[in-house]
Amino acid sequence: MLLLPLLPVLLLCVSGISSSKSQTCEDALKTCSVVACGRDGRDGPKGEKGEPGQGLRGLQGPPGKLGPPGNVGAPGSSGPKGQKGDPGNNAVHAFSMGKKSGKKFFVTNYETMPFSKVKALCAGLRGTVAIPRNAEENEAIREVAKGNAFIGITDEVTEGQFMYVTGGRLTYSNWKKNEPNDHGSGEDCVIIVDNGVWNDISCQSSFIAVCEFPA
Ligand code: FUC
Ligand code: CA
Ligand code: CA
Repeated sequence: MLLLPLLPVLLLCVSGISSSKSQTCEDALKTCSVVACGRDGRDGPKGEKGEPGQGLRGLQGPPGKLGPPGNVGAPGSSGPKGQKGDPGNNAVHAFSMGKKSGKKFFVTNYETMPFSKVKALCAGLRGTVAIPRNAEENEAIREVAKGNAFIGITDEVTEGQFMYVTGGRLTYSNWKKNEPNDHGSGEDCVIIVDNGVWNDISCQSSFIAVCEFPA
């Protein structure tokens, strides 16, 4: 027969073909008594896409950068009331000058000036123009002034109606006889004279400045 030279290799394996996929034709020759060996066939069709893999998750990254500052908050509520302060030099001086607790303190430097200046001077000292509200205070002012001094009473708002510069109608007065008389071109301020009686006088005239400080 001339069949054998025409076929590359033809052997029949009759004693069972191995199922191992990695076994080559040459391997089969060793284990099988009859094997048919030919050329490799063409590549088969492409397989279906596989399931997604389950790769290892990466490590957590470093923390991000600091964010921008927030808006300014609303003001807080006010704190608790502080402790009472010390008396200060003014109180020490008033004490050294004989100020009694519960009593007003009257002060002068004997300087004379118009009434508007007296008001400004006393305000600058955190006080007010001296006002006698009773005989005792009237005497205290007279003793301090030792001369004609303005007191904090005027009828500048309504002629003939004397008021305290701090407000309110008079509750005590010590007018000299025939005063107030709004003499000449008018008199709307008041002075306490040597013996303690009062006279209405021009606010533009100059008299001793006396200030008072609280009791
Ligand atoms: C009396 C007073 C006036 C002024 C005049 C000189 O008339 O009432 O205020 O002092 O004297
Ligand atoms: Ca007057
Ligand atoms: Ca007068």
